[in-house]
Amino acid sequence: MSPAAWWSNAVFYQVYPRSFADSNGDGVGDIDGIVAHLDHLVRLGIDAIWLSPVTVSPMADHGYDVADPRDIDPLFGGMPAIERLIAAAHERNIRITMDVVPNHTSSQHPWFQAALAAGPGTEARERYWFRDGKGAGGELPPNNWTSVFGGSAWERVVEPDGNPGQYYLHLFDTHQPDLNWDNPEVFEDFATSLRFWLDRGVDGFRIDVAHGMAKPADLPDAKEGVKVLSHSDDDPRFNNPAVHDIHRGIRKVVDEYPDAVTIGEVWVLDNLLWAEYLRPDELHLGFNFRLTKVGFDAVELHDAIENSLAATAIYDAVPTWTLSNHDIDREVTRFGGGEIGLRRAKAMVMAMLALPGTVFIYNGEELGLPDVLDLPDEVLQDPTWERSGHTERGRDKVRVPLPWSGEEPPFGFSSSPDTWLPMPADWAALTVEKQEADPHSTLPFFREALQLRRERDEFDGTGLEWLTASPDVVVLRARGGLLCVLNAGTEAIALPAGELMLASAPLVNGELPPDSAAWLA
Ligand code: TEU
Repeated sequence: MSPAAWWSNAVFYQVYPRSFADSNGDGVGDIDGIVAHLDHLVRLGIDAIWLSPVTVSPMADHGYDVADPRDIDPLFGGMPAIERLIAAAHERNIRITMDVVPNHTSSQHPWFQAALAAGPGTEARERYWFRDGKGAGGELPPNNWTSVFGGSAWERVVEPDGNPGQYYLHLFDTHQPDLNWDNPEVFEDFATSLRFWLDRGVDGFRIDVAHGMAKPADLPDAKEGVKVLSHSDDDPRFNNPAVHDIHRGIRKVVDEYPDAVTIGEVWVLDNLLWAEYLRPDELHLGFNFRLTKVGFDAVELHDAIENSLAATAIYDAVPTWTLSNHDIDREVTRFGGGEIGLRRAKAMVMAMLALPGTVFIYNGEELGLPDVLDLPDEVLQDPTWERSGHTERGRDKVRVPLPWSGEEPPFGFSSSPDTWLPMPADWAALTVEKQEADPHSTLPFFREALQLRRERDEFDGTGLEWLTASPDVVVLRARGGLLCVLNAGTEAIALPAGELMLASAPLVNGELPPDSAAWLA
């Protein structure tokens, strides 16, 4: 690890492209919508964008099903749009990192179409996981694996002769067949894609399902009762040790471009196993999801931070922090919703921004957006809804378009009222425009917090020391002497001596009220 690397203390902002801003009035966000709102990100004070997938896709999983990894989908504006975004972002000192999806392709990818047409036993099928079924007529899937989105992870195909035949593996939707990384062509093509984007000025990659890719050769059954959209370490579908060679290969390619960064989505819970992804010749950064699992509780927060720091220390990697993303409930909702959820979310953000390392903010977090829990059934689009037999509503609730301005939907997100997910009328109070005019709202709070993090010496350095970690209160001293106090109790508390830089809620008689946090120098 190079301590001076640009990403080692950066603030990343995740743009979910469908939801950020729509420039052409089709109701779906696009790349030129991002270009048009870059100044929002400049004022917010971020260092880099993590752009969820914008490559060519039938959108079965909204871009995480890639049909051409080296072209931009027309829905998002095509190649000229990403060239405009890279140029416009770089002019503003904002880096662009792209999401890449190595575990699977779209079922519309030419490789998969060729595999279907070529039939059993052909080389074309060796790029994926085609297997004969079990049972006399092959009527049972090859093993008991389930899809992360629900149902079997195997889909039976109709062979070129018109009869039901082999099955293919899809850990996610049926439209996302898993690639066979034992086939060297798969790596070569992925390397070509990485260089393709790095040559066009992209600054790095977020690697989707970075703990996937490698599969155990014998495809053993999993334990029963694996839950939808969840992960455990005793799961043969993920974290096969052979994945690490794949990461070493990826790192060699990325190292041809000295400043480029890789950030892996690693849903592995055991610290030793998780840390292996961050060995010096593997990923630069790994998402650590522990902060997304804590309640508004001082002990849980303390333990999550300690745990994450311990995990990253194993190979001297840079810690990363994130409270939510496009797969995870927004923290305002997790912490109770409404006014109290927002208060707690702001306090947690201050705790996160106090920590040494790199942080990831999910678009809309800076506005204090909650989940939209009352989306009507008929608008739901996450494949999880169908695949779980309508028992899991899925992740659409965290992907509702951002409100920019005006008094009614679509709040400046689009010129069309027909947005891809409906926007709640009460988001009139949460628009960027409203919050810019209200110094006590969430957006100015975020801007100030990020500005302090960027400018004050107290945020230099990488240390962390616990002063208090009682059941209700966390007091930590981090980096260059920054004190962060978080009150998760029910009584106001006295603050330690020092210059108050920021509080997430007004002090009451000089004391820090419940559900809030403060930074002191
Ligand atoms: O997610 C991988 C993944 O395993 C998640 O679905 C996870 O199970 C869930 O978030 C746990 O809360 C990545 C992308 O982030 C997701 O959006 C894609 O749907 C998925 O890969 C398939 O590409």
